[in-house]
Amino acid sequence: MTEQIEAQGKRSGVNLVGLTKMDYKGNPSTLCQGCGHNSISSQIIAACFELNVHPEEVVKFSGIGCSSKSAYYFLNRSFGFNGLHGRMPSLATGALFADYTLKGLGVSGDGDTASIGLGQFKHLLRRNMKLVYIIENNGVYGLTKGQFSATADQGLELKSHGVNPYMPVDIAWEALIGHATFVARSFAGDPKQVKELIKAALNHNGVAVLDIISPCVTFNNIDQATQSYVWGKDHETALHELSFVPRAEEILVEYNENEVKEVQLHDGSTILLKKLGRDYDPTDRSAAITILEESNACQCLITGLIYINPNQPSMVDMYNLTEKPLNRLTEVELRPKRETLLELNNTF
Ligand SMILES: Cc1ncc(C[n+]2csc(CCOP(=O)(O)OP(=O)(O)O)c2C)c(N)n1
Ligand code: SF4
Ligand SMILES: [Mg+2]
Repeated sequence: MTEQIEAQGKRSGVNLVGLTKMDYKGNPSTLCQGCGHNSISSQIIAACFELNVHPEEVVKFSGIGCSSKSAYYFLNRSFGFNGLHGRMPSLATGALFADYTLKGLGVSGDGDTASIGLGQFKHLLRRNMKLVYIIENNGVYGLTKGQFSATADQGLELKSHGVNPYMPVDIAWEALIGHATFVARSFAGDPKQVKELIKAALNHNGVAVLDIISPCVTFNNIDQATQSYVWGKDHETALHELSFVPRAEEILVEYNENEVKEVQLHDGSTILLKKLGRDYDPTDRSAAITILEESNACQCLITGLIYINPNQPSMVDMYNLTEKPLNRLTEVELRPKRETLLELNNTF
């Protein structure tokens, strides 16, 4: 029956919750044409549409930057908070603690996360708040005219800013070392991989960090920059071909089962990872550390699901929260009972 409804939906361009792709769009983008951030917004729209997510069940977060502006360009019907520069993690932690029934989706930049926001980012990871955290990584502060960010390549020379003398921060590495339970790297020029990773991240019960190389065509798209389109296209090495299968759907594997690794998520949905040349296990933390080392040493852009731990409790699971989210409790429900107050008073 579900299959029939789905087939009918596909023909009419409507998904299982009766919405069209238009219902997931945002305002028209004011970013530069060709900016990687626009392509990521399109994949967020496609992922939410295909997952049959109600936009009203999503809350968007962002900080400051061209990347953070992109939260206006998708999911107009969702809730949204635009925070101070680098402060998205604390904003998201508070909001999602108040209403854990919403799906949290954050977009940030390399400046917003790895420069001013690095401290906040690290504390979000150790709390394992259930949030999809996308870093649109272009190596520069696009919004303020292209200064080097903390992820810029050492030795990179840009016309208006000279040579960057400092070592870069590797966001995926920081996430892994900081105990993130889902770490992925992708490239805005690989939309299929970006979309499947976003779908998997939206179903992960914890913090899901997606470090997506997203070229700034105006300030940092020179061929030698590791955050440019040319470099990404020439150096991308995908770890696996990745597909996300929601809980209710049957897994139809087209390829030899020996070549596929399945990772089961908390809610019963599955990530299927088809081997591409190497036998990589993203549930092995030391393998993840090694692959990031290798990626830096060989100067290649290794993409895919680098690490996942579906078993670590999220921040919400660690507290004895009310069944009804805190922000929906009425005054009457919040007020302690007379007997409880008396009992408390008697302890003084
Ligand atoms: C406290 C504070 N410091 C500095 C700024 C100026 N500023 C605005 S955006 C930005 C950097 C944004 O870079 P990034 O997060 O990489 O986003 P991009 O524009 O590259 O997408 C800076 C430094 C600010 N808005 N607030
Ligand atoms: S300045 Fe760079 S990051 Fe900002 S919109 Fe333009 S291309 Fe994108
Ligand atoms: Mg940037």
